Amino acid sequence: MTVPRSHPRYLSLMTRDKLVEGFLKGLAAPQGLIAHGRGEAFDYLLGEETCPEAREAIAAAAYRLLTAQSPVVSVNGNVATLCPEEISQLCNLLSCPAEVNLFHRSEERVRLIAAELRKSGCERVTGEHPDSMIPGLDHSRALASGDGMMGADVALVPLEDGDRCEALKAMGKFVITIDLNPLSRTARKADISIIDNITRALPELREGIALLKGLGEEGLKEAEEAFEDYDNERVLAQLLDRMTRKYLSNPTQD
Ligand code: PTJ
Repeated sequence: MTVPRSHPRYLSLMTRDKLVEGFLKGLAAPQGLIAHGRGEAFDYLLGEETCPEAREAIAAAAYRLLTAQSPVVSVNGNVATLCPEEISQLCNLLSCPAEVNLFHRSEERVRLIAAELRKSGCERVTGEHPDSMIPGLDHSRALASGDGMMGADVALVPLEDGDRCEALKAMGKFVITIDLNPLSRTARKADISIIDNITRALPELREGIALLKGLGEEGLKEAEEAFEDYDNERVLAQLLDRMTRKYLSNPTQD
């Protein structure tokens, strides 16, 4: 079926189609379709737009990623399906690897996702031949690469599982997530939680990094003052408040 552009839920329906296509191509796990549905429910409560709290988190994340020694971006099936180009552009801008890391891991899916990232222009892809284990995890998400996640000081882990987020923190890493659910364990445990749809957050994050890069030393100093003491809990509390009020004041959303 062709969805007309005039449909009030055009974007949402096209994103669903993209995910189904990703599943049929072998990139996304079947469980990824369910995870997307949960994300959609929270996006609905946000009015399907990037809110000021997400913008604040994106700006802080841009600063942390740009000033990291060895950043890394973790990629699962949903992320590779929804935004391979954005991930690749972000990694190239940061000169950092995109590491394939799957919960429902199969070697075939790892291979397909790595190929998709390379096709999208990603210059460094890790995760195909993991040589290390993240301590404290007893499932596939523990697998990590010495030249990617293991050596990273700042990790961007979008659509992440709470236990890996905690395990990465326990290793001393600074963890940034993108997750539409502000109540998820990942969102609550990460250092910076961008509560937004990954499809909207990634372009903003890339622009934020490019902007900071252009500001030079002086601009970075100002950013350091603004973001050094970023308080994830405060931002999440403000966002939850906004979510509740927004929904109550607009109960006739489609
Ligand atoms: O590809 P794999 O095998 O690694 O599996 C990936 C999934 C996503 C299936 C797996 O990690 C999983 O089960 O994840 P969760 O815990 O169900 O979902 C992770 C979080 O992502 C949830 O809190 C969702 O609300 C959120 N989420 C889903 N879609 C989006 C999203 N956040 C931002 N943007 C989205 N589009």
